[in-house]
Amino acid sequence: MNESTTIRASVDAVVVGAGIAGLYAVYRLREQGLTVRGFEAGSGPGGVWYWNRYPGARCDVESVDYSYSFSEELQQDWDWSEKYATQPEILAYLEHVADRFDLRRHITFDARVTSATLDEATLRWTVRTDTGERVSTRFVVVAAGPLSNANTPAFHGLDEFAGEVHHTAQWPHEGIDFTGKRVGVIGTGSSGIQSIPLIAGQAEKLFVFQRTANYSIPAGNAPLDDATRAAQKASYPERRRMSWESGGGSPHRAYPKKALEASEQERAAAYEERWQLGGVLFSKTFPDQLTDTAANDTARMFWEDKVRGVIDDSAVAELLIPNDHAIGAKRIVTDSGYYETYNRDNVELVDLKAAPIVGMDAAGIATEAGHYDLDAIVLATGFDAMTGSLDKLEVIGRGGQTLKDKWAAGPQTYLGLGIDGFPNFFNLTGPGSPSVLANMVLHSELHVDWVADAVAYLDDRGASAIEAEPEAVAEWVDECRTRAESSLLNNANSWYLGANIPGRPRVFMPFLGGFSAYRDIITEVAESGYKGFAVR
Ligand code: N01
Repeated sequence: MNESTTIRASVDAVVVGAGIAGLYAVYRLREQGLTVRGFEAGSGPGGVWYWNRYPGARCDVESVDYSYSFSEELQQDWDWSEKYATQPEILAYLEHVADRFDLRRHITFDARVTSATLDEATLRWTVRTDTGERVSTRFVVVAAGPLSNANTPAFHGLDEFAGEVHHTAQWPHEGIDFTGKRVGVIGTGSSGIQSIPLIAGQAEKLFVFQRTANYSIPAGNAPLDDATRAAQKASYPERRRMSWESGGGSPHRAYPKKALEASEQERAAAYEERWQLGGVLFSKTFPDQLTDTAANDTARMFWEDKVRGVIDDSAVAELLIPNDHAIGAKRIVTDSGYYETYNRDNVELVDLKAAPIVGMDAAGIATEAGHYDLDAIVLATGFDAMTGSLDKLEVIGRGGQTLKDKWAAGPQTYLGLGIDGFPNFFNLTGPGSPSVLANMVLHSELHVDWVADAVAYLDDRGASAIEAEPEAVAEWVDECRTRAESSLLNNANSWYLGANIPGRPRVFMPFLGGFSAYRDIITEVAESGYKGFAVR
């Protein structure tokens, strides 16, 4: 369809994306009486959980916490089967939410939003899709996700490879059978580390191409029985309260002393307890672990002992132990049997630090040290995170300025929620907010509720638009930078800083002050009559 043949619709709000944040945005704004139109590039709801179908994909936040809190009936009715839910179970949950709250009728699937253009005279936006639709809207709510734009590095000759190539974030819906195949996995982030044990269990031979070693902690996953589920459901009010008041959006409290104030024995016991509980919160055992290198070293040494203990070959263990960043400074990985996988006869670790990839050819992958014949290549190479999906969407604000140009030196927001020159445009759970450092379900609810309340505030006053003041943006950018500078996270070459994508400016993008502190700040701004925003 070309543009002249499209039907031009008019709505109050367009929501881009039907993942966790997008679904709740459609629900909340509709309940507030707005006409809402959602667009989603996938054929169904789920966002990141729709696309990332690789073997072993599961969440690293406990299921009971990684779920919506807005509906008491929903959280009481839904039964999670495991401590950490698998991708199919989370997708089923999100499909259930879409059906239960009758959201699908507001969402057009298989339609990717390509642009949003502001009309400065009316302060309305025109949103266009790759299916030729053109919609006029007062508000644009982008829920495209901080980890949604898959990164495929420009490997020389990748197109020439005669076998199959799959990216973990674009996995075929029918799954892949690696039985009898020689497989190469490139990448040892969360996606690689989760999928490698399962691929190893199937493939004839697995080569893991590792450029940088990562820290991973056993998940301690387990099925949930009826009694545990009932106890969790009964404790929801307290669990949620603790989560809202926490640094990361889950009911975790750090040890009540700093790591270096605890005795060696006390420290070891605290690490052991967290280790047994399993998962990513190991990096928050002590409150100073991510700000003080000496404190971090105590956690790192505990981790190294544990990991060396399960890898048979000490030379392989040495390669798997990071030597370039503090533990937790990159997103710590949660695994099931990852390090033990290297004890299998059919698994070989390829050290790309020693001999980088030269390129691919029809038969496989060549490194500076040799050639690996393969039937399949799995790219577990991550995402152009935080800003990648927004960059693909042409957002044109005041004076014809694109958001991409405005953010050329790094994203600049006020509270993560406002951008000067882009009135009534909200980017959810992105740069300038705790984003990926928090439980994304509660974070999505926090952002959507804030946006919906701001819309109600405008309507109560007969105002047409809300727009961040440039001074407020500059102050928030400063605030975010200062907070990042006091953290060890700022020193690692992670996707939090865009360091994984050549050419990206090195800026720590999430707000590092903690989830509850952030919630207090944005709530206070709203209660003060949207200080730092122009309401007109
Ligand atoms: O991506 P990553 P991911 N040549 O960027 C390597 C969330 N998540 O998809 O470190 C060779 O972490 C790269 O190497 P290096 C979670 O927040 C959550 O795994 O750049 N290698 C790295 O090893 C996570 O942090 C869950 O040297 C190349 C890997 O590819 C985030 O998503 C599950 C390369 C990419 O790791 C991203 O995780 C999955 C090249 N040219 C994801 N380019 C859970 O809930 C990249 N690499 C548990």
